[in-house]
Amino acid sequence: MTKQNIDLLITNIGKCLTLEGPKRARTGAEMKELGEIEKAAIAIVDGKIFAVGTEQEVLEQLKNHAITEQIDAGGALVTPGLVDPHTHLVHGGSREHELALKIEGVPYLEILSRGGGILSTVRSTIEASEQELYDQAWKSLNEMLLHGTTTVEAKSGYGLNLDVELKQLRVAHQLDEKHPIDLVHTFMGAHAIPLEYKEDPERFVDLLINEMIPEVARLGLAEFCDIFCEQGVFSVEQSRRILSAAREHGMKLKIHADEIVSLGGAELAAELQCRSAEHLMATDDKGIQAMKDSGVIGVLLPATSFNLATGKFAPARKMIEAGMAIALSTDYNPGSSPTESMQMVQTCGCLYLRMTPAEVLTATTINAAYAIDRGDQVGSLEVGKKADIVIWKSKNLEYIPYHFGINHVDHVIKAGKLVVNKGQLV
Ligand code: IZC
Ligand code: ZN
Repeated sequence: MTKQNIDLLITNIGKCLTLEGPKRARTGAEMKELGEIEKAAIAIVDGKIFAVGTEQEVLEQLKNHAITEQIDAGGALVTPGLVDPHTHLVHGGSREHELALKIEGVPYLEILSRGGGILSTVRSTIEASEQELYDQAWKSLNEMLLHGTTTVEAKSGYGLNLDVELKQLRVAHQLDEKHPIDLVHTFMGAHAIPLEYKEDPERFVDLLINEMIPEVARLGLAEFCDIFCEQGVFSVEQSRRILSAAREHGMKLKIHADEIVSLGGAELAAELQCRSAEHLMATDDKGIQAMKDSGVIGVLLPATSFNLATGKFAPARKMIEAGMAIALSTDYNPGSSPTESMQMVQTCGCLYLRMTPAEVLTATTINAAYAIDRGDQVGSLEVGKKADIVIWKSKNLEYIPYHFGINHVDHVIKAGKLVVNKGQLV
């Protein structure tokens, strides 16, 4: 019998953190278990991992296989590609004009209530053509890939009317087809109340439930539905109605909960068994227990807290100690988190959430993958999974969050293909 050709063999890996483990999001002490292999090698066939282990084991297994291409990792650290489970990727414009307001002390929700913030990005997104949205998001995806991210969740939510929400979702699907990064699609029409519905927000809720959600579902443009459950945005009751409607239309659920004010969004996430609850800066012990008991994954966004600059961070340690699964994400958006860098998030996770570098790696790979229901395909380096791999310039994990503000990625392999070589897009 002829042996399979090995498309790509990575040798001379100083330390390989495989994140191999149970087939679910990791909790508690499991978040520190990284499946470390010293002096490792990885073999790839058809974009998937064919073998991973010590170099000796892998070379033994590959005896008699022809090898098409080989990369010498030079003794470096290798991890799974990073997974970013919460972004507002597709949008028009940017909001640097709000920086001065923020520094003067105008709160985020006040900027929004004055018709700025999200509503300012809604205006830019309505004005932008599909091509402009595509080009802007393409550049962001390139930044993400250069910084080691290989799978990204992307939300709509800057249209707030059916046509523009569909425009954003279509652009995200086109990007998914053309860009090496894999995208997971989320409908977030419930991101803000449009000014014209300010006096009667229930009418906008009805529009979401009766027209927007059914059409997005009919067109198959979103796997998840998300909502901004926040003071002055959507109440817990409105969030319950909207998310329940989305579930009836076959969407999985996410919720922006307790970002600024705690309304009970964490408890709602537990009640509806959302896949994940996002932000959770203002969540209390009751909310943590409820989410833990329902298996809701907490997606924490410490770069957002850093950038809101109010000094408030999610109680990550309490969550981990309570046994809740935690993932981390950029929240990449033009308002509260204008960064594509998961390495920035890793540093903020260590410094401000008091997570260890090991916990942070788990939260930005395998747990992030489970937060978007891709844990069976990406997030760890195991036989049969997608060959999404980062070769770092560093030899150890700790150096990456420690030496902050620069890019430590040397090479990125996406689905078995070299897409970043020596820090440059291929
Ligand atoms: O554009 O401000 N929090 N939504 C909820 C955001 C931040 C994005 C934005
Ligand atoms: Zn968000």
